[in-house]
Amino acid sequence: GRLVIATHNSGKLAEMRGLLEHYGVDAVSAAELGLPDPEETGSTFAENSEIKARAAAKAAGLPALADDSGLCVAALNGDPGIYSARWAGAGRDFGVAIKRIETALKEAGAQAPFKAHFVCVLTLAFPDGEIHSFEGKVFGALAFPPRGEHNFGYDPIFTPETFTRTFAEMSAQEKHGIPADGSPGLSHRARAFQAFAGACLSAQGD
Ligand code: ITT
Repeated sequence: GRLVIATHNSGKLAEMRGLLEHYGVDAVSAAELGLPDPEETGSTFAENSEIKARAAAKAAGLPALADDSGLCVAALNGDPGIYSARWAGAGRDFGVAIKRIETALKEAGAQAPFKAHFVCVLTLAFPDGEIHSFEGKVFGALAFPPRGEHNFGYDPIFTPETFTRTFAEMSAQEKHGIPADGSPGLSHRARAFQAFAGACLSAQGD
């Protein structure tokens, strides 16, 4: 059957499509179906992910997969966190959002290394109201000035642990980094998809 990818963010959509293809799932996006973009009124990644997945499943009458994600900076008490998209302003300009993080770190008197992690909570919702959630995280540090042109959002300032390159200096393939032996992928999104795939496979075996 068909699955709706419940996002209106084109960078995220490209990654979710790529990851679903990796698992052999064909999907259509919320934007392609003209579904509304619900207001994210939750106070956690899980709540906002659930809001988006439920809204899309109900509107489309199909199973829907939502991703709520963000960058949590230790010296900023976890900000921007669930406000990661909103820090980019109405124009969704991540140059602006990145400057805002740099300024906040200066104001807080924070010293490098600026520890940070990305979080991704995937929620699979069915039209009958059943839901399942999966989380992935990747830990690392922020690098200023921003470097790289690949991928999206905060990728030009995030270096995952054990790497000196930022996510924006990696191909999409390397950022997801799901090894053929099934060991953990690199990005928060790849890791959440592995949890999702693991649960689906074990459910089929039941
Ligand atoms: P949807 O709700 O329609 O999916 P959104 O952009 O509003 O799109 P979120 O509320 O989940 O999505 O915001 C997450 C923000 O965090 C997103 O806009 C990115 O800027 C940032 N982000 C999430 N994953 C990222 C990644 O892999 N690399 C860089 N930035 C990321």
